[in-house]
Amino acid sequence: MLYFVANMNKTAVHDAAVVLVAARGASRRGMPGQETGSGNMTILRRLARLPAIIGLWLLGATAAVAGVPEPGQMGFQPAVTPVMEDIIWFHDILLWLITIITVFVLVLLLYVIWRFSEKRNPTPSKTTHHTWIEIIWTVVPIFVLLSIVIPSFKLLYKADVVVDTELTVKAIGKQWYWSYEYPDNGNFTFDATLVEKDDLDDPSLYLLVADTAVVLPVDTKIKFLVTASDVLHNFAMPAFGIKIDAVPGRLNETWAYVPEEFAGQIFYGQCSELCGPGHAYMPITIKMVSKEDFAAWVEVAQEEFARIDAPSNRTKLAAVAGAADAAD
Ligand SMILES: [Cu+2]
Repeated sequence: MLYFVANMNKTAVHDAAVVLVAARGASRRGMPGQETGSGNMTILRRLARLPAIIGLWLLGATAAVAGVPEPGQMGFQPAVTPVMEDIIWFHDILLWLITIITVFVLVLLLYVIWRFSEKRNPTPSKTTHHTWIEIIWTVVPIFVLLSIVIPSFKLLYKADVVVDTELTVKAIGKQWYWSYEYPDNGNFTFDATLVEKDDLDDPSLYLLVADTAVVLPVDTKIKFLVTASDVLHNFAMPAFGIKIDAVPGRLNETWAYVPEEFAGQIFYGQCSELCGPGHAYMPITIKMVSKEDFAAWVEVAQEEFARIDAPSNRTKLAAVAGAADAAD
């Protein structure tokens, strides 16, 4: 738990910095993008998407940036979900507890060094057992551990057990971008890739902004299904208290509830499992909107994005081949 809490903010940023140095050159050659076509093809595809992208952005043109790391930041990003509030509370309690224990042990040690030095205590005591002291130094740590483990398990279960969610989003980690699916809203899917530094209004948001934001409604219990299609990734959204492995062939789930006051705000996260040379280039951008704006966005998104259950080319070819066989 402590590891989970302590690494919430740091790993992604640290990993990003490490990979950034190693892979900056590769980035310029277009490595983070998943497009495999020629340069012209990429431009055409981007142009084709432009009207829809503008439409989607108009819905949240006034969106404020909220969930973002600050330069020199020491603590967590401000909590947005109840789970993150509890994580911060638990972190603060633990910090007090370990500080008190460390100071107590240090004072005890310094006292022993001073009081029982050879000069002050030339003839040491021959005592080898003291029943009451042994009982105390066994029982007190048990209570200290219990006082940690009870809130720790409560918090783990709160973050882990998904109850009565109203909306499901599936996030699929891929080398090196995220795909999202909205099974409850028309079963559409889209990819979200890195926006290059030169294309950003605010360059400090580089490595955090994805070209397509995951739009979600406030005041709704949202279930996140998380998986990967190639290697291990990790879906992390610090302000939501979410950090969950994306494992190929396995479906992990977690949840988030964002109160109404956060409507119109944008939150950023990053892949937090070292997944390859493009690890730093797969940002997560979540835009929270009101329920009405979400319904409007869903209508646009259903038009713009592909349906998952639409027949694939392979299915169509099989159908054509089947029809040809029947004709023979
Ligand atoms: Cu990754």
